[in-house]
Amino acid sequence: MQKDWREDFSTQGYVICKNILPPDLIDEHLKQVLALCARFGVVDLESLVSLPIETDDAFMAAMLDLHYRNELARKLIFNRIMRRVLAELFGAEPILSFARSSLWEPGNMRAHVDTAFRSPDAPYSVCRTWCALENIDAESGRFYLIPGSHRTLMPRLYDEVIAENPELQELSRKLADEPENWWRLFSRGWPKVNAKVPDRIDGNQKVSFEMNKGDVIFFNPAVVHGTVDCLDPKGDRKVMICEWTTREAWNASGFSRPFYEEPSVSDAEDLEEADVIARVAFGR
Ligand SMILES: O=C(O)CCC(=O)C(=O)O
Ligand SMILES: [Fe+2]
Repeated sequence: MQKDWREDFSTQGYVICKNILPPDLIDEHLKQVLALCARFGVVDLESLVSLPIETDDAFMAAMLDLHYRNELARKLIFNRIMRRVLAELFGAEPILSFARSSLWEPGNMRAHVDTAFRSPDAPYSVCRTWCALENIDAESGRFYLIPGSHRTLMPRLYDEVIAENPELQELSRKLADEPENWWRLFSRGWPKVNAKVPDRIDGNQKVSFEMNKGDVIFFNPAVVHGTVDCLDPKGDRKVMICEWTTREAWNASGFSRPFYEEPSVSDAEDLEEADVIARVAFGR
């Protein structure tokens, strides 16, 4: 019998699905992302890192907007297999928090976590998808993560931060009865937890992956992750990053910003796809 991939996700904090995004759709999407970059004068790594801060903000807003509104981008993001994997992971229909693409990697993104408190378990469900938009070679700042760190290191750091900060203790105590405190706890506690990460990891435990165009890493943002050194001076590296959650988690979190919805997959499609999911998620 096949091992349940959700067990892997739960213990390791990630799972990889090979070859789920169609290459022709990726190519069309990349053309649009390139055109958007060009409108902001971003044509390579150098022009990206030297963007003035206000332009950089506007550039990021436009990038998010493209992923929100553009029909082609939405087709790629709301890939049926991707949604189906997430639905199985959450036990609920996934909704998108954000999506963006990046074509160049400035390099050396330090070891970090993007949440300290949520996990794929309701009501704080969250998962990120790191989608390779080209074959990612070893020189170009590959994504890495530390398997299982959401279960080992993170609870320790969280407990330390709570112990060191009485006001967070109070919020944490009230969390079970008043889940809306999650957002306060997150915005005040997460930077403190995150600041401890680089000094507390064992660099030898970093695992990076050979990713080909169309492959997707699903990962819990409470797993320690970052990018390895980018040795390619041009910094070419094409990736799309999405964050997913559930309606329940969204409501519980107290977020006010909008999320991006997509009608749910029909039952007939579900059945048709169950087999495909099993193949991509288990077979390597
Ligand atoms: O660009 C990268 O590979 C880093 C991605 C990352 O940190 C994230 O998706 O949370
Ligand atoms: Fe991250």
